[in-house]
Amino acid sequence: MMSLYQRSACLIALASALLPHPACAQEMDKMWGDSVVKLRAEDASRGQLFADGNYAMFIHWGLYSQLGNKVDGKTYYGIGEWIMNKRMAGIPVPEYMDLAKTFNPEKFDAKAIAQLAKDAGMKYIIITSKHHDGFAMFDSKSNDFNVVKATPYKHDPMKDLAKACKEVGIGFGFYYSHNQDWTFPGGNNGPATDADGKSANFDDYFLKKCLPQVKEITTEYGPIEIVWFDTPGNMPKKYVEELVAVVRKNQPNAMICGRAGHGLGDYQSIGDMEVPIENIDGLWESVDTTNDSWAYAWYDTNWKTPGEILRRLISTVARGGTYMLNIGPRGDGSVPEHAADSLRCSGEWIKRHPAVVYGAAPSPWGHALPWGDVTVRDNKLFLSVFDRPTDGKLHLPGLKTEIRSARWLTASGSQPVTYQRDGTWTCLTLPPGTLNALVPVIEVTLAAPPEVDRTFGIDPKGPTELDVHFASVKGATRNSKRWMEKFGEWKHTVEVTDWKADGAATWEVDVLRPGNYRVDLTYTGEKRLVWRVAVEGGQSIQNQQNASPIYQSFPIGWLEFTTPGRHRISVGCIDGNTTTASLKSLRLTLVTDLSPTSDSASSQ
Ligand code: JFZ
Repeated sequence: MMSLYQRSACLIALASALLPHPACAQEMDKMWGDSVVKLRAEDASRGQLFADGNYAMFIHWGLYSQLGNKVDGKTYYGIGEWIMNKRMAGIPVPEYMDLAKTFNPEKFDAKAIAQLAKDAGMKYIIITSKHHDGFAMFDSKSNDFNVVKATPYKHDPMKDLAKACKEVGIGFGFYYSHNQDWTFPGGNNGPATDADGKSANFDDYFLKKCLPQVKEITTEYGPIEIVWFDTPGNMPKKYVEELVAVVRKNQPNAMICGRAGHGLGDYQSIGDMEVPIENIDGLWESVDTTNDSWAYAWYDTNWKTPGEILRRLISTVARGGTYMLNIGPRGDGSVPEHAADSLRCSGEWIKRHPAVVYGAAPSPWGHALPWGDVTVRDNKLFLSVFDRPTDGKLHLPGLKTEIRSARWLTASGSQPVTYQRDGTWTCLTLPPGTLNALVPVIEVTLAAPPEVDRTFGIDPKGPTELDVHFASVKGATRNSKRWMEKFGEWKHTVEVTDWKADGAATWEVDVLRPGNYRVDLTYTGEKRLVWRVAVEGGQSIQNQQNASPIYQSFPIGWLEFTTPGRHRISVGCIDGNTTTASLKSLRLTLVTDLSPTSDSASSQ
């Protein structure tokens, strides 16, 4: 069943007549036919589904799925596939291995899962063939702790899934935990001795299990897209080289994930659950999940809505990457319905807007814009509007290239969008119908490939968030910070901390509307902190506010930009516990518009 929220999101999309008219869908296929056709799994060249497809399904499924984060009646919160780890339930190896005796995923429907990925607009599936727990979800001849030998199911679901993917025309590949193996003697974080009490080393694990199993997954399941190795830890390079050689020999067309280690992969897999804030060059991927855990967790209903999925997908593509979104089927093989509903609903949108995602180039701005994000194809910009300005006026800073036309892409074709140039800014007026669209897309056709001034524009409508990642910093320290919320749920940020008396984080900005802006700062720290925010050569404000150990935004006050155009704005922590103050971002929201042309002095 769909949640009310999801159902209403879908219904809104339907009600606004955005469902493709068959003839129009054909029109779109004609327009973008080339890339769509080339992206058929069977015709794709090495890495093409990754580089151009931009969207994939990840699946974490194994013995742990049976527990769903509950052991002996107790619930453990965190990533489900780590349940046997000491920091979760701490299940002893023999007890964990016994779970295989009751693993009988009779509701696993490979065809339905492949179809779900296809309907979601995903171009391939990567599934856990063996996670850190060491249980092989495939028919392994080299080790009996597997789904065929050790369970009442007695069947290889990976064979079914490989076949189903082929049938629906999407790619297929495997996750394989090559370094950690928690149940095989000698595997990293695994038992130190074998069944006879003899001590085991990494070679034992590598030669008896890892290497033969990687040979199996690369020979028994047809052509695969990717081998997704993970958590290389301190694994010596020679082992990784050997695995890479096996994959190259058996699957010359497969990509190898950068998490193989020692820089031996084909692409970079960035930190989990992260959409990077600035464009990244080269081939890379961001992995994310439909709720908060990778593997099924019974309590975890924090599902991403269709809108959230689209936002994260489009922003990842706009940063230059590929987005792989995970589902965690239950122990019986069934897929949680809310995850499937969200995927299908966002997939319907992607089907109407393939050019926004497939084969799309990153945003020339290099970062998100206050209301949404931009992907590019040749001379066309696709503006995906996540937060529609209430008056329908969309402001685009710094676009230098001449505009030929702009239109809102609807299912029945398009509607013209009017636009005006105002110095370095372009203002587009969105048609009223865009209010109801899940994510409206404005296609802007340019006279040439886009050229953009990347200076942060201060949006006259929505709030503009200036992250310290983009600031120039002196008299303070900038760090990357990473922490876990629930176990295994990583959060990341860039911070500026350890403020000296003259310390400052400074951004250059482009102001369209002179006026008073409300300033909010997002930070953590201890006790009370005094912040100063100043416009270079202009007004300076300061205020004391509280601090907490969780990033939180605090209002500082109103600050005036007296003229439009370029300004430099700085923040410093000038008193209180300044060494503990960790600043994440500054937010500016226009409160009184003092432009000579503005008809009302107050805008919000
Ligand atoms: C790993 C696994 O341990 C986890 O169970 C899951 O499979 C996930 C997709 O990958 O966890 C990691 C690995 C790398 C990072 C974070 C979690 N990282 O680099 O930020």
